Amino acid sequence: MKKIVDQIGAAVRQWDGPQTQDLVLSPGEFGLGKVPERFKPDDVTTVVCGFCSTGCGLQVHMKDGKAINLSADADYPVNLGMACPKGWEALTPLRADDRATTPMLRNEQTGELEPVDWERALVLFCERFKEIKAKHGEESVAFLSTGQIVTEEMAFLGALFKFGMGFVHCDSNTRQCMATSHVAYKQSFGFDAPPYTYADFEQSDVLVFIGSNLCIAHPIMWQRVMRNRHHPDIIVIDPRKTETAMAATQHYAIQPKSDLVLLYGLANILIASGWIDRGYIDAHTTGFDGFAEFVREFTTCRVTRDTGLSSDQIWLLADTIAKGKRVSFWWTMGINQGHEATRSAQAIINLALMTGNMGRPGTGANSVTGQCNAMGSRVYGNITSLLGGHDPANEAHRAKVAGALGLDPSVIPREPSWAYDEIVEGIRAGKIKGLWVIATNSSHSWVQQQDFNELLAKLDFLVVQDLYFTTDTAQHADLVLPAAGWGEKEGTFINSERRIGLIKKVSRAPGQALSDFNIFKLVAQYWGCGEMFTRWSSPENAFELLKEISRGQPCDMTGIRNYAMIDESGGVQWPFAENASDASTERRLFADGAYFHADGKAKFLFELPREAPDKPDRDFPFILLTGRGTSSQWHTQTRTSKSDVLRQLYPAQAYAELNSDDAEGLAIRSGERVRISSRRASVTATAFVTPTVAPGQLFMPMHYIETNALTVPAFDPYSRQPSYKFCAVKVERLK
Ligand SMILES: Nc1nc2c(c(=O)[nH]1)N[C@H]1C(S)=C(S)[C@@H](COP(=O)(O)OP(=O)(O)OC[C@H]3O[C@@H](n4cnc5c(=O)[nH]c(N)nc54)[C@H](O)[C@@H]3O)O[C@H]1N2
Ligand SMILES: Nc1nc2c(c(=O)[nH]1)N[C@H]1C(S)=C(S)[C@@H](COP(=O)(O)OP(=O)(O)OC[C@H]3O[C@@H](n4cnc5c(=O)[nH]c(N)nc54)[C@H](O)[C@@H]3O)O[C@H]1N2
Ligand code: SF4
Ligand SMILES: [Mo]
Repeated sequence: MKKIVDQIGAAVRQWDGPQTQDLVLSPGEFGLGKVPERFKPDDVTTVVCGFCSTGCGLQVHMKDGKAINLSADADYPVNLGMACPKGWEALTPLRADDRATTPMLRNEQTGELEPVDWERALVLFCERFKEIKAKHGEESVAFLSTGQIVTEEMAFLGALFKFGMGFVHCDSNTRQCMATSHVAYKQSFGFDAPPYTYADFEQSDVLVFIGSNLCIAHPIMWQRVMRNRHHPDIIVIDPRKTETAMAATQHYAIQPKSDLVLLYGLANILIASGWIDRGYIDAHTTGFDGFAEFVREFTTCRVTRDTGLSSDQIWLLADTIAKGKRVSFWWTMGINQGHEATRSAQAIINLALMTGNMGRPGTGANSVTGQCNAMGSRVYGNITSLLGGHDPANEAHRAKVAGALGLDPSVIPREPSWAYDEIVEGIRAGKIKGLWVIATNSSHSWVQQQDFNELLAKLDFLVVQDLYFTTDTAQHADLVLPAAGWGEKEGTFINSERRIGLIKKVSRAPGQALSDFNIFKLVAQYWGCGEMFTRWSSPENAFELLKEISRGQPCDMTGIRNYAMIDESGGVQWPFAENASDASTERRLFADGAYFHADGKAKFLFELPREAPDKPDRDFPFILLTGRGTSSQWHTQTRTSKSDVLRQLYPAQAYAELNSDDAEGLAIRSGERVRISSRRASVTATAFVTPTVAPGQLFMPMHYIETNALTVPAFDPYSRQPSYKFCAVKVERLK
């Protein structure tokens, strides 16, 4: 492996030398050529960042037509001249030695991945998946994709796989991340629609962060909070005293997974005290009376018992919310990743609705999204809903989408895809025989890792499409397809505030790596369904198709003329329908109180709390929390670990934070190696003793491969999102 990395590394370092393209395809057509002519040799151009969902504008500095440096764009309306370490280092991972520069096929004799040409790779890709389909049917091949490729690529993939190749099951890492928000909004509001604009961070007088470590995970959003001139109360509800909690005015260190009880208890106090907005409730919601009756059993006594908070704390929290004139509620993975996640997210939505904190500046029930294009995958992934948030079972929707794409509606499957965990179980049951993994590193990021990796061996054919041929998942692949990354291709991302931003080709991909868009185009041709996708000739033409599909939907973007308009406006937030004026005006949803259900009203949804699975006991006495470690690390580190600068900013080895009292009891000192075991596996890590983690709890960042060896396959029943942040473990000092 090392030898191949060195060889390819040498090739990558020479990537601006003359190219030898022995592709059977025309390189110009498939984007292998130079950076587009429209950049003058020494231009500066703005590109939206490809890491987190904040969607900062980065200025790329070009010299002699090559990207040489980056800086934060002072005029971009999202980040106003700021960027976090990942953004500043965004070009570095593109130049890594382990970039996949040609397709690679596993040699069955040696077990090594070996370079092959695109022709052979594509023929094999189609032959193997067609063989599986012929033998085992249309449910036997699945894909797992991502929230990190451009919307045009996601939509193309979803359309190609289901309408062209004729398969049924597919999902993406958005299931690990945003499925809960998606389902919660859809059920409560009638459409998956985070309602806010980032100006709300600056306009609130009370900000409530629930299971969100904004300082670390969304540092530039946090900077927007810091610009708030209203001396706001900043409330953090998180079992850990996170960086965000340290900067808050109130921190509530609740027992893990007691959020639902706390939120219902708060609702009970607010209702019983008359601290609600009856006018708003009557005009814009349904189901409130049932909810009011339901929450009566969530007495302060019960809330104190389940959450570990005192009654004074709970009343102070309720009082602060009641007194706020512009209260905004923000949640992220502390809520979305849980066994009762959807109802917890809806309990937050219920608080915003009943206090009338919706639709006005500084308010909202706001899910902070995660990946650069989480919102693109939610609306255009063609996975849980039909493209553009349509319903595959609705005949009018099928006809509309098929019409916009020039297809016959009969090619659109009516049955829903399996969710990620169901696809995994499908492999176990021998139903899924072929898997195509695109821009996600499941072997590291999925729960109960060894089990997942063992299951991969059961597949007849595994294809991994990534920037790097060294990812944990690529280690199991039969075929690796080399993808161009952010900065090496064009398209759009949708950020947390629904802003459509542009990424541009400012650098050319090494070797024969192709944009995912072009890989999908080639797959369509080689599969024999190319003629169905002639309208998808370029990302910008695909964007035109998506615009048409969005017509009349809450996410309508028919008013966006072209990419140039997105570029000139600093991104455009949806909705932006034809004839809408001023693309650069900030937009929040529900200013008119009209929700997307047929009756125009939002729904109060609620359900009795349940015990978390995998609770601690005598043998496994600790609760393991997992999440983001530093603002310099991105997920499974395939990209951020390539930067010498970023690597200086975090520990190289896996570490576990534990409370000082627990450490003393176990005679563990900071810096010592420990063994951490769950009911599924044992791993080693460095102990980091800190008062920021409560007694009885441990915290491990997800960036290290060790963490998901321990996690439990437990899921929210509605969103099927994994409960990554709760499992029982024990910790022992290594002798
Ligand atoms: N630097 C960096 N930034 C990132 C990412 C990254 O990898 N690195 N990833 C991006 C992505 S995809 C995402 S989804 C976001 C995630 O952004 P966040 O959700 O903010 O990050 P996490 O650390 O996963 O989880 C947030 C907090 O949930 C808390 N928590 C755990 N259990 C509970 C609970 O039961 N109740 C409550 N209330 N809180 C709980 C944890 O202690 C943690 O502090 O970050 C994005 N930004
Ligand atoms: N224990 C625990 N586990 C977690 C979480 C947690 O909080 N705790 N969080 C979960 C969450 S919220 C998320 S979002 C997931 C993230 O989990 P993953 O999606 O598995 O993590 P990444 O490292 O972002 O993997 C993305 C892959 O795509 C590749 N890539 C990047 N850009 C492109 C591109 O343009 N094209 C192609 N083809 N490839 C590209 C990268 O090299 C990388 O290998 O992890 C989840 N796992
Ligand atoms: S905050 Fe997010 S979008 Fe902004 S520079 Fe950092 S990683 Fe990129
Ligand atoms: Mo995520």
